[in-house]
Amino acid sequence: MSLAPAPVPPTSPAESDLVRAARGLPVSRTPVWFMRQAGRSLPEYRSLRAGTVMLDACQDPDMVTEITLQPVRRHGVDAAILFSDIVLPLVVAGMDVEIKPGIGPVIDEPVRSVADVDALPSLEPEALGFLQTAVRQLVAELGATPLIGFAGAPFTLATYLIEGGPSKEHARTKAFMYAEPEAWGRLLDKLAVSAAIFLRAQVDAGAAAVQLFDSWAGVLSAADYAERVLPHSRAVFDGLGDRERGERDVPRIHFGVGTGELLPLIGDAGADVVGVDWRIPLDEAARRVGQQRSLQGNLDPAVLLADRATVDREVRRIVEQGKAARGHIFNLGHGVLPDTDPGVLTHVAELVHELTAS
Ligand code: 1CP
Repeated sequence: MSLAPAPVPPTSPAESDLVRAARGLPVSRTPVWFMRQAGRSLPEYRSLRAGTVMLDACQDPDMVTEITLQPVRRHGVDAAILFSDIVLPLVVAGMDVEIKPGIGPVIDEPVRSVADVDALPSLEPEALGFLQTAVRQLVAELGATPLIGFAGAPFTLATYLIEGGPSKEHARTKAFMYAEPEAWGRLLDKLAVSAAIFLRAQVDAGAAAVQLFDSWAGVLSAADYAERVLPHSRAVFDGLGDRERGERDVPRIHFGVGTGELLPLIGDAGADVVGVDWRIPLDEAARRVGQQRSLQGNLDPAVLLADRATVDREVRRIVEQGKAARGHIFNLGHGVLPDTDPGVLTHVAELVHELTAS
């Protein structure tokens, strides 16, 4: 909760409201950004991307820079999120992954055996020059606005590798987890190493915060999550460096969908900020997570398709409930839906700022 005004306006990403809220420090107003704010509903994104395959766009520093900046210019949000994808480290390591328009990541030869796990290529930090170029360009352009770097968490990446593409039940993934516990551990270890390399590259080049997306962890029971997944997500955060020694000491956001029952564990994995979806109100989330961590969320992205009065009512409710948290970063409960009117996003950012200005 903010008790005293912050020095305003922020003069550097490290002093920004986003970083301050993540650390539980007083803010000038509640920071707001939107998951999947880049590359969804913006016409300027569609025209820039036309004719370029998604995974090529992610490896072109100038295109990454421009697409990342578009929503910041348009909506006045308090953070940029790097335009990339959670499967990019796999692609750069040499795996055969494609992003099919309208579907998502697809892998021709899914991981189904111990031998498949052992045959996975490793990510070499030297292969991430394009990413660091993009981050450096962005940091130069963004001034005091922080850039959030991100990676996919080991579990969520494992779902794509094992299922071969997007899935609802993640049944093959769970079957592999139960039937091949040793290979499962080796697979998640490998994915944790590559996620840590991917995050380190972004932070070393100047990202001011990181988010680990464990989008599909909510399909697991708390016991399975704690035993079979959490240690690997913790390894990603630990792999960023020793915070006590000041190594890459940037705020760490950890998010998954449908994780109401997992929230304390999501925090325990090493987060400063726990991302919350719309299924659970922020005051209840604050009770579950405690006052050692901040919260991020949690407007239902579908609300943005409703009338303006509904949008405003829900935004006000979330701002109120967010006061129960140590610190609050306003966001959606999951990514922007593709049909969202960009004007509504701009309006929400303005309203959050107006309601919370000290
Ligand atoms: O703001 C931004 O858009 C930043 C860039 C970004 C991010 C943070 C993209 C671009 N992808 C992601 C993360 C991502 N990718 C997640 C975690 C966040 C979340 O849960 O939404 C996940 C699960 C993916 C996997 C993925 N990539 C999907 C979901 C498929 C499924 O299982 O339902 C999809 C559709 C993609 C493709 C993708 N990623 C990003 C874009 C702009 C696109 C569409 C590409 C295209 O033009 O076809």
